[in-house]
Amino acid sequence: MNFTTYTALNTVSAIEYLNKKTTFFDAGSILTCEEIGDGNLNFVYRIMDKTTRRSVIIKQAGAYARATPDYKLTTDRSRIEAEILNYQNRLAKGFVPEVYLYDEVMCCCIMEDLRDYKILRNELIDFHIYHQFARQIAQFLADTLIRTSDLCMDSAEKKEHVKRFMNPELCKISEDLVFTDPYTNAGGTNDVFPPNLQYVQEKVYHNMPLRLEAAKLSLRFKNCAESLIHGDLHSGSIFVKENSTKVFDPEFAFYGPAGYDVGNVIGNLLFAWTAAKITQAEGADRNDFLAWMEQAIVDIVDIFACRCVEIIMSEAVDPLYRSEEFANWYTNGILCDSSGYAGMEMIRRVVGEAHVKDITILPDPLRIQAEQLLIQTGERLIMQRESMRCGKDFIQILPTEE
Ligand code: SR1
Ligand code: MG
Repeated sequence: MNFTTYTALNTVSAIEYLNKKTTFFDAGSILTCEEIGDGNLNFVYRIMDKTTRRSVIIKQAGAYARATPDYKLTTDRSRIEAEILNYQNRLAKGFVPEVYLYDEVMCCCIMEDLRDYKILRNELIDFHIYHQFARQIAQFLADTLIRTSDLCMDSAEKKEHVKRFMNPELCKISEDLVFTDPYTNAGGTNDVFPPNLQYVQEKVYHNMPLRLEAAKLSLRFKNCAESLIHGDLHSGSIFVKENSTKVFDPEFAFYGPAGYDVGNVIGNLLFAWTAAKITQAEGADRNDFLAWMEQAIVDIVDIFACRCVEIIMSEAVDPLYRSEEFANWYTNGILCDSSGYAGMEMIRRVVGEAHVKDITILPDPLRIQAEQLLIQTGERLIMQRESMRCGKDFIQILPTEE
């Protein structure tokens, strides 16, 4: 095969493709290939040299979502992903996998295999603690979000970026799945756990004050071209090991509100927090985990805020922005958005069609309880977002009862 037109790869052709396009492996190496993708959209091949155990990843975008074949999707998301990983590697060195090659025709990237890392979601499900995580993710968030905003970019270049990273199809998925559908069931795609149907109807579908705030946050998601955001920064898009954190899978990236990424991180930590909270009686490991998780949320918010102010004070292009009052005001706005978007993420993963396994693996009575707790917490984060000033504020609104 020449791979001069788009061809969906498989575990055999992926090896042939890699050898045709790169010299990553020496000629004659004995290679194995497995498909390891577990996300909703793409196919991910790991190719490994049987002798040296060096390995590499090929990630290929298909024209349809992997998990939901009725979603037709642009394969341009592969370009967006490759460009953003390269860009983020400059803005926040070492926090994303390295891209070796992007192939426009095959709609795929050949990239670094981070197989010594683990997916954060799976680690949190097992109540594992990562002491460096909060500091590292806070740094990644501040470095990528503030440095791609109007505060730190040349005015014309920023507008050029807004155009270049338009991502209408992937944005539309979030606009429906995160914002509209969970409150209206407009697309008929919601997937409510049957025992919670009545609860969802009362607390979400018929909750007019909540729907109003959801509408405001939805419009802000569409209208506020503030920073180049990852756009889907859940705990399945983060790799961890003891001293290192890497963020991957930025195919939903576009210019949107900075607080969307911060909120997604916090919301996803709160899935794990909720699962630990309602199973607290089942093991002492839950107590340590809950204490770490609460401190991690406080640290993420506070370290993020502090670094945002630092970057604005030292890197803002316009001297008018280089004041502490302005930097604090600006950062505080991101914290309010973060709270709102954390709440939106929590509610949509319960009500909408894309669930998280932190919650779906729970036995039925615990899942019922966990989902209700997530809706209550999500609602508070949304409704009280304007009063968020620091990390502690995010913890103080968490429910205290089991
Ligand atoms: C059809 S895609 C469903 C979800 O998976 C992605 O990772 C996004 O979170 C999206 O909402
Ligand atoms: Mg993804």
